[in-house]
Amino acid sequence: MPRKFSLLPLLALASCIAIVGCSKEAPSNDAVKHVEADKSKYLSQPLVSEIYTADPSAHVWNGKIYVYPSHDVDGPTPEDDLGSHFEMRDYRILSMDKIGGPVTLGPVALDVKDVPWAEKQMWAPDAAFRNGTYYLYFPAKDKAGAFRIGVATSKSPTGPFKAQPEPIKGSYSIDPAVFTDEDGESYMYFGGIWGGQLQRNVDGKYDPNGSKTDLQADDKPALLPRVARMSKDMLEFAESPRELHIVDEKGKLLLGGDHDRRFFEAAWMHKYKGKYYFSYSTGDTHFLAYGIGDSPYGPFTYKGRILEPVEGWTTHHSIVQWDGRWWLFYADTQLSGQTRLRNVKVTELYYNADGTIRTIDPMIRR
Ligand code: FUB
Repeated sequence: MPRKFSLLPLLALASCIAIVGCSKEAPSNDAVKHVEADKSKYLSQPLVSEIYTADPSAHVWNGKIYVYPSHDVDGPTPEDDLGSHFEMRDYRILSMDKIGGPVTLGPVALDVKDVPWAEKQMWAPDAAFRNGTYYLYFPAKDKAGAFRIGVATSKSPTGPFKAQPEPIKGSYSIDPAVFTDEDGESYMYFGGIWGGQLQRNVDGKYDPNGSKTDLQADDKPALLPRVARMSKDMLEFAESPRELHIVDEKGKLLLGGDHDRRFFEAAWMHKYKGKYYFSYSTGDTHFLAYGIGDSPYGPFTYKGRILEPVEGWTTHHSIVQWDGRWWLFYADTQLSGQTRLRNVKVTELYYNADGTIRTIDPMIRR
């Protein structure tokens, strides 16, 4: 079992001390109303409680930890299977000198109104750094209702970011995660089924009348996440996106009906002891799962679960090494009790001697 990790009554206090400008920029429906939750039920506590945050992509730059989350807001749209209730409009970045230390909540780093091609739903972002520039990658719906992936740049890791006028050519669906390998090549992993529209982009072209969920063929291979190598300027794909194979121990692609193991959304890539670890959410079964491979392109052999279900429908994560230890950033709904209003958290992640990851339970069960 993972060691119980409890930084954190301290974190809540520290994050209150370290807020930058949240009351000035917060729109009226951004008010955070906490529900009374028994904190002792949770493995870890929210990193910030002044706004709602989800989908945390963490990076370490110059020894400091930066977390690029979605900024959840309450909106009028009823909950549905396509995630229409995730009505995010901007990004705000969290930073900290150490895990367990004060968390600084940055001001708005990018607003949908400043992205010429984007209409709504600024979903799970990620970031990268190359040659003195920080890149923020983000999915949003364009004016035709299709998810595309955009990129914005800044000289500061916390922004403000300036968006490119068009989405990345050949991009579609959601949840970009950009991984830079030891040889300096960067790859974007992306995709998500159901509301993420991967099933409406089977040939890389958006079909507004496509399936609402998946391929609807339980005994056929499941839809696969995508990967594309990035151009040197990090603004384009250097190649057409390819499918990323996730296979079972016999080398067979996971099937559409295998909801406990098949890819749903929330791609992340990290490297541990020379092996590539592709991790993702199983969506409607609510696990974070992973596979291990020998190349950034896969194939990845399914190895198990990283995280058991959290409170709330979605879970989305990142894995990062800091100070010689490994950390899982994830989100649940502890503060609000509502799926649309999430809060990000962090806990330590442990490997077994054979390189597999010890499954974490986000709840303390007595
Ligand atoms: O936050 C909106 C969507 O919910 C993300 O893009 C998915 O990964 C899920 O967390």
